[in-house]
Formats: sequence, C-alpha cells, structure tokens
Amino acid sequence: MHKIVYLSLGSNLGDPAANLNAAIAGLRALGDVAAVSSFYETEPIELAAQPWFLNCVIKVDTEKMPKQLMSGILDLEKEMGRRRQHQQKKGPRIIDIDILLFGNSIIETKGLTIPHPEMHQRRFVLEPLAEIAPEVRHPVFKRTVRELRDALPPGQAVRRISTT
Ligand code: PH2
Ligand code: MG
Ligand code: MG
Repeated sequence: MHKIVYLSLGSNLGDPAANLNAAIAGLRALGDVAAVSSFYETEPIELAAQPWFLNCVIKVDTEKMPKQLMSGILDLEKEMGRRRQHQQKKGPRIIDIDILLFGNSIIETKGLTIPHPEMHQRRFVLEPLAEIAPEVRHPVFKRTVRELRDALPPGQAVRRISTT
C-alpha cells in the first residue's frame, strides 16, 4: 500500500549540499521522491555551538512499512559515513534523515516516534515543509503545516538558498 511520507534531511559536515543530494539519490531506493524543497541554511538549535546546517524536506511515495523505511534510512546514513558512536548527541553530522510524517499514522514505539516529536517546534523543518506541503495536517495537533509554521516564536534563523 502506498503511503505519502515526509522526511527532513540535514547536514553540517563536509559538503552539505553534496550530502543532501547524495541522500536524496539514495532514498530513491526506498520509494518515489515526489517533491524536494529548496535547501535552507539554518541556525543550529538545541546544540548551538556547531556549524550552521543545510536542511531540506522531501516527499516520498513508498510501499515500505514505517520500521522498514527507518531501517533503510539508517543503512543509508551509515553508507554515507555517519558514525553514531563518535557523534555528540544533536551535534555535527554528515547526514541526518528523520521521518516527520508517515501518512496520517501516529506511531510510538521504542526507537521510532511519528510524527517526529520535535517537528512542530523547529523552523528548519516547518519552513521547507510549508514550501512543499502547506495544507498537510499534523495528525496529533490537527493543525496544518502552515499554521504550525506561522505559530512559531521568533528566532531560529533560516535562509532559503535561491536556486535560480
Ligand atoms: N538537527 C538536530 C539539532 N539541531 N539544527 C538545525 N538547524 N538543523 C538540524 O538539522 C538540526 C539542528 C538534531 O538532529
Ligand atoms: Mg535522525
Ligand atoms: Mg534529527
């Protein structure tokens, strides 16, 4: 059964744009990539003392189940050189791929929570997500992505990279 999934991608090590593009290419093995937001330069949040990130959001049409998708994502992160044991929690990374929304599913298991528990507080997620899916509704808060984005407190700088 097809499901529409939204993923957040982020990188702040090496060549972040190349890393996002490589991740998007790799994710094509897990489903059809139906939309890609602009890339955004974003102020690091939660752990401030690290380089700015490059973030984007993509829409994927997949036949995978949530756990299968998650394990495919973890394999891809590893393949791209991410080493979690050497990594500071919330710190710099070559690539981070998070599942934001999986259809309208609400999932709470060890190791996988959907919707992503912090997505509604993060401008680096909501700004690119509002670009490609403004009317999609958060299944827990029942607010659209645009409404959640507009309700964010000021702060958390994000700058859309122009592609033209
Ligand atoms: N990821 C984090 C913590 N903080 N800040 C920005 N701007 N972008 C991120 O992708 C990010 C973050 C943990 O995954
Ligand atoms: Mg992650
Ligand atoms: Mg993350």
